[in-house]
Amino acid sequence: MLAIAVLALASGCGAAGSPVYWHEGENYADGPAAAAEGVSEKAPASGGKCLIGRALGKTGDRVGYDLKLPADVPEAKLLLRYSRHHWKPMPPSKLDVVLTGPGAKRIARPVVLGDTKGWGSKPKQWRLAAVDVGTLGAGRWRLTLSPAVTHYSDVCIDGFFIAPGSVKITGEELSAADRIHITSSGYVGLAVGPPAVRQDACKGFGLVARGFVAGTSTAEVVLLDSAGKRAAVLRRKRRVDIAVEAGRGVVPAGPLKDLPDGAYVLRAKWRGAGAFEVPVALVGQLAELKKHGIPHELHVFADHGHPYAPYAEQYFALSLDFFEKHAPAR
Ligand SMILES: [Ca+2]
Repeated sequence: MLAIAVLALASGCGAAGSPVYWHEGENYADGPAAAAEGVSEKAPASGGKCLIGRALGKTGDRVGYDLKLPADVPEAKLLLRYSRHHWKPMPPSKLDVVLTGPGAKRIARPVVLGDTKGWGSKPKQWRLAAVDVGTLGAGRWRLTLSPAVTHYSDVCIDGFFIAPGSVKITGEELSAADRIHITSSGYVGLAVGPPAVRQDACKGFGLVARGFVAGTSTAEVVLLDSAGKRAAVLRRKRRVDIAVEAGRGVVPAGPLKDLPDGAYVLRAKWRGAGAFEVPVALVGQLAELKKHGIPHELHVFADHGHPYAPYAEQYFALSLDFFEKHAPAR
């Protein structure tokens, strides 16, 4: 049974008692008028979406967010979760960050956002950049981001936290999940790892969770076949206690052991966060064939309608080394 111990409740207050505020980057109040111009779909981003990179590409671009802080945030940090790809040697993106709020208060800070090696299609291509903005009072704020350089400042924004200095959140803990749902109360996610899975050797998959206030949820993990039917139940819907520190529980992969190779979808459903779905390929039987030195026969199988035929073209195209690189025993 998955168990993430409940730790002491964090001090402070905020949304639902949380000291932390989260806002999705794709939910802007001022920016590209058409969603197609302002929003990009990225599976590892919170909500599966982000602010599209080109919305902050050049001088004159601007994106604004309306925030409502339910309580003061002492010694606040703005933590931007961003991705950016340098396709050639190039300087980093520079943005002007401006917060305007109660009492006509105005806070302006620069932020430099470097290369994350991609536009966010993989979890590790997302990082957090921290900007000290000082204590922010409760109330309505407008956060405006605008490029401080003339061009090539494109940067995808998954979302941002406003967190008191006492609360530590890292980009690494968020990137541990292949799929994630972040809110002001915390986050939940699913960690799968390499998409090719040896069902005879896989130790399991990860459920990741953290509450900025301790809480509970429920999680269910199943494997769907190519027709969308349940091929295996890895974890029945059960309660999860969520701690105020990053936690990870392992869902054993034992129920996959006797399934045939093929294309599947691993689906985790957290209460309140919808369903996360990650395509996986079970390759244990094919990997066994490799071990016995006969995978080259698959070309022959394909010609004769052998059950492995559908996999032959796909896997041979990737070379036999694919299995060592992407499907280690785990
Ligand atoms: Ca997002």
